[in-house]
Amino acid sequence: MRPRTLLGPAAALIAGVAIAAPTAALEGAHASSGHIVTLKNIRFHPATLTIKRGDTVTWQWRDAPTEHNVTGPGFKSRTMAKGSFTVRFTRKGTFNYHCTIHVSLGMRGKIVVR
Ligand SMILES: [Cu+2]
Repeated sequence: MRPRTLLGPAAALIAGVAIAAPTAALEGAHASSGHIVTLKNIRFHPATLTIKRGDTVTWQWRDAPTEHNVTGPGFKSRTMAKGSFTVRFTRKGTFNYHCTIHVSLGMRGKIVVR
């Protein structure tokens, strides 16, 4: 797979890091859903996740004591061994992310927003 630019134009497509908001705040017919990605064994599970616009993704650290982070276009978590990090995706597109510590080991993931 060829390398992708993670901080390119797609960064402008992310509204920002946010915790889950009341569904009533969202426009459109789709009620927002929350999705979980687990960090374990130096991998993201699932590595590719398809969601709908307005949904949130919460990454959950389950690989202590190994530290990881979640770094993508317009979002970046702390580097930590335990915890969680939530992003709401407000635009359609494909958003590649990775752990900066383990990117060379292939710790990469992708959120596809439809
Ligand atoms: Cu990592």
